[in-house]
Amino acid sequence: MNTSTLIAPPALVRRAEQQDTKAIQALDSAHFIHPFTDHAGLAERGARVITRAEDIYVWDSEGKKILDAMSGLWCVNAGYGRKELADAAYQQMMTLPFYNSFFNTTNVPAVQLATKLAALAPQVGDRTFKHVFFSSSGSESNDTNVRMARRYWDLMGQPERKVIISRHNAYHGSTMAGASLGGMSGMHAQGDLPIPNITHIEQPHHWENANPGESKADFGIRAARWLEEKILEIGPDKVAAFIAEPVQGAGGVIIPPATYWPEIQRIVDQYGILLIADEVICAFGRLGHWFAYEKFGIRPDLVTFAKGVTSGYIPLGGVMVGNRVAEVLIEKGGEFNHGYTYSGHPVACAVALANLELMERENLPGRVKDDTGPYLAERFEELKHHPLVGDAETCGFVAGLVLVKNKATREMFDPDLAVGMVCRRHCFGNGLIMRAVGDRMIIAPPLTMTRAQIDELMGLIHRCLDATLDELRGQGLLG
Ligand code: PXG
Repeated sequence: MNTSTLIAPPALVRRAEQQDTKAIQALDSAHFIHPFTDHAGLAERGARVITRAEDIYVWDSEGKKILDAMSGLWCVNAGYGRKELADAAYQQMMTLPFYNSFFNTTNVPAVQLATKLAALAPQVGDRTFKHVFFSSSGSESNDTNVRMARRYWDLMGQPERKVIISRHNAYHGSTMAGASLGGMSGMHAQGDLPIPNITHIEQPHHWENANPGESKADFGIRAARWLEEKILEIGPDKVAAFIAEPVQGAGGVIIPPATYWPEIQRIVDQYGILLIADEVICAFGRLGHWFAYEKFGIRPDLVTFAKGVTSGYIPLGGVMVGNRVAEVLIEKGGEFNHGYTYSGHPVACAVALANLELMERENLPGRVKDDTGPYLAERFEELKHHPLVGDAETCGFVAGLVLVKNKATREMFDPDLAVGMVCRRHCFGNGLIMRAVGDRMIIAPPLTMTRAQIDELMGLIHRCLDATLDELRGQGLLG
């Protein structure tokens, strides 16, 4: 194999479709450690090589066109192939590709982006968001949140407030603090996690966690009160913060009942603990608003963002710091000993600015809120008639459905059958990227998706569900 043709990145990108897929896969197996991957299994199958993308589609190295209903990984909100984002990166690289923002220094795109985000983040009640801390990812942002929340309580003269409460099946990243905040047992099992003073309550997942016959409204209140029970168990004067995704993403698009968030707000207010909204997935139009806290009417103190801020074109994350924390950090705090080389990276910030301008110009959050989001919801409702679908729901431009063995009794498949993976295989086979989380199939399409493209998506989903049904029937698994 001639590897020299594979090592120059631009050449690789341009010629990948003519490259021998097998050669790329062999080099991939030989050198590339992927995130969350069983490498022995991957080496046997060979990785799918994605070579280019346009609009809502990606192409693989075999020339196969695939509708990307996951926006890359919940991030390509503005869709692929947006020239203005590439231009913004190019121009900024030629002007100032990097400078740090330590040591009393700043740069223009970072200042402009912080100003823009402060303008986009709505005031809720007495919470304003006029300050931004920048990182390069959601994980780093949540590490920042842990440090900021504990620093806040130190400065408030309550250093014993250290515990951060999160939820089972939450995803908050892969760094030591991010993985600890997250509630993924598989992650905790590797690496002696969680780190001290992080604990979890159950998720507000009506399908899995409600009592038989319990209404969504009643369950929402009961689930929120698990937080109150946990605060009382630990002692309110030891609790620093509660962190949660407004809608759980990686956990399987878990949309809490409407009663959940108001009750959570009551509880955090009553015990004075900080509320951290992890909006890495939910912000920037994904749920039809610039920030999801607005949709749910909650008043967080810290808001994590990443992904959609640049539509994933370049890494950037951060924390919107609400007035309650910002005032204490700034007025009483002195130096906060925390920061990343790439905090306020000028190129990432320039791309984010171009992305937010594009999203504003095309009114992407508004389209999701008033037009395409409701249309997706309407079309998802139809899926409930499919023999395999036990439940289907959407919230803006995230959606999930659950595959069941028996609709009437809500009997699930044996997890060992990995029915979600069977469905996912049919999705790939039919040119659709849909994610499987256990037996839940989930999507988070680019916000540029039109009604006609939603129709195309729904046609593909039906086809994949039918193919899954046929396969399961063929194996006698449906009884
Ligand atoms: N918080 C939330 C809510 C996320 O969804 C992170 C933090 C971490 O962000 P970084 O940029 O550090 O990856 C995320 C990331 C999946 C999947 O399988 C989801 C994420 C990452 C990887 C896989 O759905 N979300």
